[in-house]
Amino acid sequence: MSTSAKSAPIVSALPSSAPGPSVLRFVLGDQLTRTLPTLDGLDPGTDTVLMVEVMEEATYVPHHKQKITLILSAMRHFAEDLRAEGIRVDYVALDDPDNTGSFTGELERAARRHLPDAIVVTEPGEARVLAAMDGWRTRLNVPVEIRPDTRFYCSRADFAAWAGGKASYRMETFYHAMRTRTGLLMEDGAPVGGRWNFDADNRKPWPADRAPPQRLRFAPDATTRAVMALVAARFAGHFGDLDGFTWGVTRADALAALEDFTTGCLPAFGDYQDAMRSGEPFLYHATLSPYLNAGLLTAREVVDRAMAEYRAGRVPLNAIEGFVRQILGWREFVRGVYWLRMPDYADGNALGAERGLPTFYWTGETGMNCLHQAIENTRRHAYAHHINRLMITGNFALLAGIRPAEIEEWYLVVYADAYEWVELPNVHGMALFADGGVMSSKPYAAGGAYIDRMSNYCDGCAYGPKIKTGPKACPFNYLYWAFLIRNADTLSRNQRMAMPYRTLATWDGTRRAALVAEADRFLDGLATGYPAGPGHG
Ligand code: FAD
Ligand code: DLZ
Ligand code: SF4
Repeated sequence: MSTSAKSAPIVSALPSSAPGPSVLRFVLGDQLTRTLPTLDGLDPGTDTVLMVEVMEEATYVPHHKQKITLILSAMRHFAEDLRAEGIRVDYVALDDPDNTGSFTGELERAARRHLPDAIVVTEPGEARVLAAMDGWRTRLNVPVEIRPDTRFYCSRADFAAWAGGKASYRMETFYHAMRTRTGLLMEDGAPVGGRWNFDADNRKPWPADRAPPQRLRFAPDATTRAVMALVAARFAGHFGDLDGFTWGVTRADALAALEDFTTGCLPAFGDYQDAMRSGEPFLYHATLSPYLNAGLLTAREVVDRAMAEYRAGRVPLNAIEGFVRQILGWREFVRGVYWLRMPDYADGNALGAERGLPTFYWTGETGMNCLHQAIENTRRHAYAHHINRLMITGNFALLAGIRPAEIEEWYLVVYADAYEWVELPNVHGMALFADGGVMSSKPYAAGGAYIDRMSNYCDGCAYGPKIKTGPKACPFNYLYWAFLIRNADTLSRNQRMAMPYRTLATWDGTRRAALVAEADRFLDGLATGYPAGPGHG
């Protein structure tokens, strides 16, 4: 035997069963993606995946019962899928008697159980959890690697580079940059169809004789039913119905929902994107955000599937562009703003809004049918589509001057897709203008005429959208003008608000004062706070 053969690299001389370093791979409840960076390089022979159900995550805000059910059931299914691949999963259930109740406590316990050589995680979706993760680096006696979340088109670093030193950012310019970078809906360096944005074609009201599409929903399986029983027992005081739970909880469910949307709804998605209808929460909307945000689907595969339908000639340009804009544009943009501006972003209150949150946000009990419908959708499904969130519950909070922190918590509580990275910019920046224009060039404020045009809500309302003052007047009408009067110092110089301020300038002081007094009387008459009862903590 020659000496050169003996001097082969030492590792290849080791028996193949020699154990490598053992890695504890911690997967959070909104990271249920097989291609998650945490799982990159996983060695089933040495590594363990850790997943933990903890009270802190269910109660840091008291989430809707369906959101907790969705996450816990999806976590349990994801763990089973990994086990079926031969991967060791250490899964701590909520009712484990030793459960400490927090990510940090459970990671410490698991580190003691497994004595890993390293811990690997992917950056989380909330700044409060990232702060905890940073603490793990010093707290645990093991190297902790926090990997960037590659499930987005735009990394945090790339967004920061795009934003440069600007004080404010606009989705539209970001979206153009993302289209150019990805080549999506681009032809010879120009947008397909000669325009970046077909939003003007996406504002059709719902025709009275059009039947809404049948949507694919999912009957709870045994795992979900067990979680529902747990949630009913442990979170009885939380907001929301549990019985109507019909969300998918597995990767297969999420893929089926994607198929249902792209083949059944996407062609008409553009036309009716802004339409609202009593008793019809979903219309042609994707209803995919809970799956995307929990990791059961990735943004790229959703966009790719939608693009395939477009390329096959089954989806018109206004629909595919509108849909791609929501994901490649809005979703990536709000995440970029969140991470760039946190932790200070949440503190702003540019319009000095100080009213408490009306109780009807929790009960849905109000004569204003638009609010009643949006809140009913939310209570029954942990879902309301974008225009309900922005132009009904968001618009009312803006006009009424609800304290940003209170209404932000409401949005984080009530939606199955709510995580702070996506909820906060949408509420604080887009709906409330509480960032003073960091994200939007003007507040999305509207009176009853807009709601009447885009929905049939006013048909079943105690108020009249065309009535401007008096007991039968649509409250959105006088609240709108009172909002403009109250915030004239901040908003009247905004070019995009010039038109309504020109109208206001024609009104004398008595008329303005009467409007403000009517708005204040209405708002002062609303009960505020969580309704008396079992409490929701
Ligand atoms: P579709 O209308 O069919 O849109 C398709 C996809 O585009 C969505 O699944 C979503 O992933 C993405 N998308 C669309 N608009 C936005 C947006 N503005 N920001 C981010 N992604 C977007 N979305 C959340 O995922 N979580 C939230 O907590 C959340 N809170 C919101 C609060 C307010 C006040 C507003 C105005 C919007 C909020 N949104 C939030 C954005 C949007 O309303 C939801 O993403 C959408 O309603 C989800 O339903 P869908 O899947 O049927 O969406
Ligand atoms: C939302 C949620 C809930 C209700 N419960 C858990 C849980 O028990 N375990 C877990 O890993 N994740 C949960 N989540 C999702 C987390 O809140 C989410 O991972 C963080 O907010 C970071 O984005
Ligand atoms: Fe809403 Fe006003 Fe229409 Fe009633 S009349 S549904 S309050 S917009």
